[in-house]
Amino acid sequence: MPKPYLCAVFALLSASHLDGETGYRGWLRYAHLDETKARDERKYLPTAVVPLGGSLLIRSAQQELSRGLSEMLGQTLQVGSLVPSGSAFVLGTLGEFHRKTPQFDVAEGLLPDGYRLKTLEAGTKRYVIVAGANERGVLYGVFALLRKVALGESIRNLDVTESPYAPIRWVNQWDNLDGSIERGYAGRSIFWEGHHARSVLSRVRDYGRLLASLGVNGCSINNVNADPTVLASDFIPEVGRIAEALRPWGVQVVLAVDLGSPKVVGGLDTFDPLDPRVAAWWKAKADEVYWAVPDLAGFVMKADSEGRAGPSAYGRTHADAANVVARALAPHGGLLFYRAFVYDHHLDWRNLKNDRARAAYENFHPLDGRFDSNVVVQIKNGPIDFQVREPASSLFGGLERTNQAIELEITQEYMGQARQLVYLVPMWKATLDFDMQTPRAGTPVKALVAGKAFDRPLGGFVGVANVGLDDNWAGSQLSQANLYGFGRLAWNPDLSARRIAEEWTRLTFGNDPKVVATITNMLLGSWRIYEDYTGPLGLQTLTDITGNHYGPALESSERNGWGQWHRADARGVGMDRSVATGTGFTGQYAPAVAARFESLGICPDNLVLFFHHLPYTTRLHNDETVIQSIYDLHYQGARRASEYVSEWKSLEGRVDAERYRQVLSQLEYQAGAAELWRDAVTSWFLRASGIPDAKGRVGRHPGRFEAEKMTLEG
Ligand code: GCW
Repeated sequence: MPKPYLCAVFALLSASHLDGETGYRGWLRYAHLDETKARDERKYLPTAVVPLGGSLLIRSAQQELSRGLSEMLGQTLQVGSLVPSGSAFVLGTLGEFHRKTPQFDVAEGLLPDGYRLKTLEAGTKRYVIVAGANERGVLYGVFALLRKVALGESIRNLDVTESPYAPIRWVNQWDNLDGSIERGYAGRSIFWEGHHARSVLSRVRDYGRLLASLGVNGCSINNVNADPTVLASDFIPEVGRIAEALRPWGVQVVLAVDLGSPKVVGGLDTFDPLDPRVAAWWKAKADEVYWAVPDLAGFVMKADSEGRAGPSAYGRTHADAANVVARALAPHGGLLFYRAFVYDHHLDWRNLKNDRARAAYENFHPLDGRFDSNVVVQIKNGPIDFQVREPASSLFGGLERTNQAIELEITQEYMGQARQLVYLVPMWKATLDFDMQTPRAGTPVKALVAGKAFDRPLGGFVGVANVGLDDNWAGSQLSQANLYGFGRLAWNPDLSARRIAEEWTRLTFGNDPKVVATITNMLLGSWRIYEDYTGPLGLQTLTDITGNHYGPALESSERNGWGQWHRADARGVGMDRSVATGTGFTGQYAPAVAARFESLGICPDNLVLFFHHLPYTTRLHNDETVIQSIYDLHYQGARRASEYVSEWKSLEGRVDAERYRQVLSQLEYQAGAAELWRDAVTSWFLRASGIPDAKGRVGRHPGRFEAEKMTLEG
């Protein structure tokens, strides 16, 4: 048989056994490894597993290990209870190891949730130790070990010690109790339907497993635009059911609560945080919730924001509001996450000094030090609202004596809504690695949010996930990379975007080098491409900000109180946020950072219109004018988006048919959507500025026909 033919048959066979993949298993596919490799690996692996202790989490860890090794390597594990009798995987907490097997030298010095993987040889026996700082650490250790197997790495000789970068690694779901999801693009809620917890919660259990595999340890299960009835006495048992489904995976439930609850649910005539009756109500309510869910992680609260009830109703501060709830949670070890997304959405747009970007810092910096120790201020990555490019929020540098966490948006609200490929890890890393120079140079955002810079014990990462009932959880196959990426970064923000993309691709689509290289590169370029065709130079996503946040709508942000202005007119474009002549926002940063944004000469091009209002003819660092850059970047972005299609097509036969087809049709759609964006934005700026495109493209659409001018025949 000629060789190419053989290869084709092989490709067909190997792709066909993957047929029918829906994406449901995500990065935990546990696809069987190449048999030669599997056989090789099996030779060195124990055939028994000994869990030390029989708790829920240790059982999950043991079952996961058995499942993973059986599916990937064909290795069946016998569950034993006696350790030194023969070779074995031994799973347990450090405490259990010390008590039961003092002969094993397991590591000290792990942080909570950390783990140690170590192969020990004793004569002909081999022990593979999975030791956790706590039970969750054991589970995480098992997932880490299985990840290695799936990535094609050998686990014959393990010696790995890992601790999480920060204690808080949570996801928020914006799920409404009726089963819809605010800014969710993957179908209906896996938690709720018709104001009840779903009768079947297997999806919740499976979600817990996906989260645990990344080290995510908390999940808020209802929208931050919180329905107060979540705290009604007859509703609380429903929360308990969901907590039960997540518990085997070490994922603690968080509830989003409304500050107005004492009035709406409790029947008081006030929700004034300083009223003793209100404090007593919160205390009794917290006791009641903890009775039903003893391991609840805490509450998250959105107050005085976009129409939510807030402390301003009584002339109280955010600290007053946060503390009254936090004090009710404290006896139970619960945390109160208070969102810093507070701004006036009725700003006077005529006043050039008004600036929504200043709001978080102005609201929270003066309260620094006045929040209780179990309060965490939850801060969006940028000062506006999850736009395609924003500077790091100035508030990260403005809280020295207050716990903080960063809020990242995994659901692609402004970022193509699961219909367009945008891998967000590079964007998140740009913020996490940004040096706030507070309290000193060399202080990246990640250190501030993890509490390292000011030596605070609490802090970390919150991702708005919004997975739904769709088979692939995320609304599209490639969007799953963002959930994976969030979890991996929350565990270790020092991982590179490439490493995470590669891992995800291998785990999700297999280890074929061509598949890995192609998808990784598509992922890595995608943020910049999307930025180029939707809103480059710091313009933000030029989308319909008062509607669905999808598609171009340049005027929707202007002449209203929402404050997402780009202020484009006939002469120029951009927001002047300088101290010298603008809104003064730059002054909220440490002096060295402020100087960089303030001065046009050194302000980076990709944020220049976020910080400066410039005539269209101003030349940027790339030596192009502002207007020509706008044109060029949109054309460049749309062209590169159209190239995804051929890149993906090069993987035909290497990716299972179902996912191949789904992704292809998404990318074909995106190519068209990018062109539409390009033409809408560039034509708008041509009209506004009256300056033609030096390359003669803008405003001409060869090959395009007005549907209205066409006639239907036949
Ligand atoms: O980005 C905006 C969203 C709202 C969201 C809000 C917030 C939950 O458009 O849908 O509300 O942010 O973060 O509170």
